Amino acid sequence: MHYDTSSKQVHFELIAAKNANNNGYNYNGYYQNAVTLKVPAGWIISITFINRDANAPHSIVLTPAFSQNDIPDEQTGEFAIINRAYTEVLHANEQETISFPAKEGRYWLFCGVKRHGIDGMWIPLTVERDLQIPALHFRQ
Ligand SMILES: [Cu+2]
Repeated sequence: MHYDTSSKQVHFELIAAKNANNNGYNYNGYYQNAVTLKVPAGWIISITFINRDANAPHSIVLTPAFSQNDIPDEQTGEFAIINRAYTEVLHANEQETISFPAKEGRYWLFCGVKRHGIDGMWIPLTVERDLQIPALHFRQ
């Protein structure tokens, strides 16, 4: 994570299948609630997404924070909850950078490929009004 408080921009690099956790269905090794990205409201978020998985395509779609029973089977970019907050489905060693405004709310960064989200390939992103700088919160 890199950020600049004067321009209010934060950049994250997220790597699919960074390690073998959750059979590679992870972002930087994290899945489900293992890490939460926190960003102050009004900032600009950019994400460089890289797929290191030789066996499966992956994507990122910004979705609402689902309850466990409502996790969709798959999700395409047109359902992203903020404009432009999604990547294409990337194959092995492809990468894409996206950028979108941080509007207050609780979201997931969600892999839209069929069954990946249900299988745990998502991490929370929260945008908070009273936060001063971006932060990562790791579940104990
Ligand atoms: Cu995936």
